[in-house]
Formats: sequence, structure tokens, C-alpha cells
Amino acid sequence: MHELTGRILAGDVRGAARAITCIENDYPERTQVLREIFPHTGRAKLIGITGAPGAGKSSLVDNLIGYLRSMELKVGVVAVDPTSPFTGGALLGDRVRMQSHALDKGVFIRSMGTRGSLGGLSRNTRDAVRVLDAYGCDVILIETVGVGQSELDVMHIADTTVVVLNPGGGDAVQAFKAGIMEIADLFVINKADLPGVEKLQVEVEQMLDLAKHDAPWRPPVVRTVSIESRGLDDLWNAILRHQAYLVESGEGAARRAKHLKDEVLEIVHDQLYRRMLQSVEAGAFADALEDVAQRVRDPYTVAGQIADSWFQQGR
Ligand SMILES: Nc1nc2c(ncn2[C@@H]2O[C@H](COP(=O)(O)OP(=O)(O)O)[C@@H](O)[C@H]2O)c(=O)[nH]1
Ligand SMILES: [Mg+2]
Repeated sequence: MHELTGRILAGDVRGAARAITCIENDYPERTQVLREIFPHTGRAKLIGITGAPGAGKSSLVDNLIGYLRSMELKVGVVAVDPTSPFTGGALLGDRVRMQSHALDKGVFIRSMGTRGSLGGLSRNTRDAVRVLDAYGCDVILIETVGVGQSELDVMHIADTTVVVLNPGGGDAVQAFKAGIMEIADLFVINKADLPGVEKLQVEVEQMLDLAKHDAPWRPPVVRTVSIESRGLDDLWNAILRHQAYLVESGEGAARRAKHLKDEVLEIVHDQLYRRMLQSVEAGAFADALEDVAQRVRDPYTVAGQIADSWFQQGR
């Protein structure tokens, strides 16, 4: 067993932090540690928090940390920043704000940047979440910075996805367009201290009537004022209701099974691609590739032949 595995399972905060660094930098021990902790994962509630920049996601996460700590739950937070590992503004602000929890041993906060592809981001996030799960977090909050494609991908990690909207901004229509309706398990109207709450609520309900009229779970809409820590009971109760629905309907197990299947296929894809690349770079299929370069043969046929010959060799 890798030394880090033991430390994570023993609830050693530095061990967990170190493991996530290994994930982010793709160090060689990454796979061993992830392999060893896997049997100890699957216990935490994974809650995704998404919404436009400035919607109040970080403030809500901060509120939720306090709320969950008051119930003595161990909380993990993974804040995903797809632009840069060194963002100034928003994330720095978040760090400062969340520092009120920095000395609390029951809270683990980590921001993740992207190095490499968007696929790398969701994979790293998933693996970091897994570390926090094995580390013993009861609830893991996954915060994204916006509502683009990478956020949609990241949210496939969560069991319950919370979409944060604000009154007065045409948010419902935008969320609908961005494909958020599909992934939302519940909506939060944050900044409910501002005008336009009723209007936004009506808009969201209308969108839900259109999009999810016969779905077994209709996402509830709750209101919060995170600067005043208001609405947390409603929010947490809605999350728990969704978690209960996931269990009773079997939907939660089905989702997790699907995510794991996707993960296995993704890893297979990665490994095949890497090996294929190695042999191509070592000169395999050079003639065929040259034919394609000369437009003597087409890429579709050649790719098919390369794949076939690869499988026939049983590599
Ligand atoms: N009026 C009001 N402002 C809020 C509320 N929640 C957050 N804000 C403010 O909205 C801004 C963005 O909040 P932040 O949590 O950083 O948003 P994020 O980008 O979604 O993480 C900050 O200036 C917050 O103080 C709220 O409930 N009411
Ligand atoms: Mg934020």
C-alpha cells in the first residue's frame, strides 16, 4: 500500500492535500493511490453547485460549510476554476472568505485549476473528490466558476446538482439555453433580497413545465440570501429530499453506475490512444500514413485498418 493511501484513510489532512497535488500534476503515484482508495469511496454525498459568475456560489458554499459543521458533518469543498490555476480575483476572494473555516479540521477546501484539456479538468476533479471521500468527508461540495460546457461535464460527478440563479437578470432563459435545465436537480434563487424574485420563480416553473413535465423528479426552487445566511434550512432540506429520491427510485445507483462505466471507457480510450501513439511515433504504419499524406489513400480506411490490425495482434 502506498504511504499516501494510509494517510488519507487515517484522515490525515496533509496526506489528502498531497494526494490531490499528485492528481493535479499527474505524478506517477496517482494511479496507485486512486486504485487503493477506491474501495473506501462512494459514501460521501456529492453536491454540485453551478451558476453564472457572481451568482453567489462561493457565498452559498461558505454558508453551507457553517451549516453542515453545526451538525458535525465533515465537509469537503472542491472549487473548480477552468481558466487558470493562478486566478486572482474571484478565487482569491473565495480563499480569503473561506478562511474562517481554515482552522477547522472538519473542513477541507481545495481549488483545482486546469492544466491541459477540459477532459483533464473533470477527471482531476472526480479524482480529487474521490480522495476527499476516502478521507472521510460526509458531504463534498463541488463549485464551478460558470455555466459552460466544462461545468456541465464537471456536474456529471455530482449526485445532486444545484443551479444558482439571481433575480432581475433573465437568468432562467439563459440557464435554459445553456442546457442547465437538463442537469439541475434543484434551483436556488440566491440574492432573494433583491427585486424580481417572484418573476424569476414563475419563469423557472414555466421552464420546468416545458422541460420536465412528466419527469419523476421535479426540481424544487428554493430562495436564499447568502450574505445573511438565510434559506439554508430550505436548501439543505431540498438537497436531502433529492438524495432520498435518488435512493428510493434507484436513480442514484443508476447514475453512479453510468458515471463509472463512462470512466472505465474513458480510461480504456486513454490507454489505447497512448499506446497507439507510441507505436506510431516509433514508426508503425508509416507507409499507410504517408499514403494518406499523399492523398493516395483516405484517413477513414487507413484508421480502420490500423485499429483492426491492432486488435488482431491482441495487444
Ligand atoms: N445582495 C446580495 N448579494 C449577494 C448575495 N450572495 C452573494 N452576494 C454578493 O454577490 C457577489 C458574488 O458572490 P460570490 O459568492 O463570490 O459569487 P460566485 O462567483 O457565484 O462564487 C459578492 O459580492 C457577494 O457579496 C445575496 O444573497 N444577496
Ligand atoms: Mg465563486
